[in-house]
Amino acid sequence: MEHVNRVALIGTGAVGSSYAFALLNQGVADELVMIDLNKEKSEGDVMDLNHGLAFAPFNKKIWFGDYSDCKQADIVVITAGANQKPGETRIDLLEKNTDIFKSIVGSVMKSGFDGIFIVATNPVDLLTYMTWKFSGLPVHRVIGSGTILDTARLKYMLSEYFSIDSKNVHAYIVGEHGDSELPVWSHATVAGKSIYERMEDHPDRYNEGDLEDIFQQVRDAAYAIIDRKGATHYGIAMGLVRLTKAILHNENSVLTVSSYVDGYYDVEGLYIGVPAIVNRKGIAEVIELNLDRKEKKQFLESADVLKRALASIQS
Ligand code: 6V0
Repeated sequence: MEHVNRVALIGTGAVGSSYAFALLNQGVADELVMIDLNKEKSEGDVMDLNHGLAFAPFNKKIWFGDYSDCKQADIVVITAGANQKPGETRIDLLEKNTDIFKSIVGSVMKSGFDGIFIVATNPVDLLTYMTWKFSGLPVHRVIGSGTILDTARLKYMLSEYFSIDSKNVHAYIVGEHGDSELPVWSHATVAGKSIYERMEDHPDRYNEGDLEDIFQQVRDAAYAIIDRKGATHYGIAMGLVRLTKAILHNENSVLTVSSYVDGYYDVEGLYIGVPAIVNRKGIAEVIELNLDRKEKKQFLESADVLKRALASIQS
């Protein structure tokens, strides 16, 4: 009998329900079980999504469930917990969400779950670490959304700037998904050329100083959106579906996700956003980029921010 892919989604708020909608529209998994403390809202979402099934690429089973449904899940996606209020940083959410995660991850593991965790709740790098600790699963089966969205934002903005399809723009944001993240300009390519070479092709149009503005817009994008509409959810939801697909379809795709690194540029025992090969087993390999001097320094500073936050919660 063919394997039935099941995704269990914990947290069906703005991010979770957008993820469910995107998953359904892209026809990625066979079964989706939705779990949330807010039963009414979640049940409403399930009804609404089921009514759209006739328009989806293929029929799926969607239901409101409980933790026992995680036992047969291939992937558990966690988007539950508090989100940023205007003026709050992602790290401000750490204490609240660690308590929530202790109970959620404990309940998932009690079901007998033996699959892959995807974590999106902020501060995502630290909560991915907590999920790994609380679950006892091997590091490669616990993945955080990391800088997947930041990288997508960067690609979008570079594509607009250069008027080149984002599929032909390759650039990474690495580090903390948060204020200390950094762009890896030394490895960025546009239309197969290094970003700097492409700029030299048209010095009248392009200016290196613009790159800093582009990066700042990427880094501060969540604040800009939260100021306008109170939450960000569509972009991350689509990024989470991309990650789910890379796992379920065994794609070996390179995505900037929060991965466990131990010895990567002297960073030890931390989850942080880096490019990694993702397939049916989870994280197959973390790609160690040959960062230039400035990037390496920034990466270590970003890792330090995470280390300090982790130490504060563990003390
Ligand atoms: P939301 O709309 O408030 O939804 C959170 C949901 O979690 C609600 O439905 C709650 O009922 C539910 N919940 C809370 N506690 C529990 C629990 N113990 N068990 C089950 N369900 C629970 O928040 P939103 O969806 O906007 O954000 C969710 C998280 O995603 C936040 O931490 C955001 O900061 C984070 N984001 C992460 C992004 C990323 O790039 N990784 C991007 C955007 C948001």
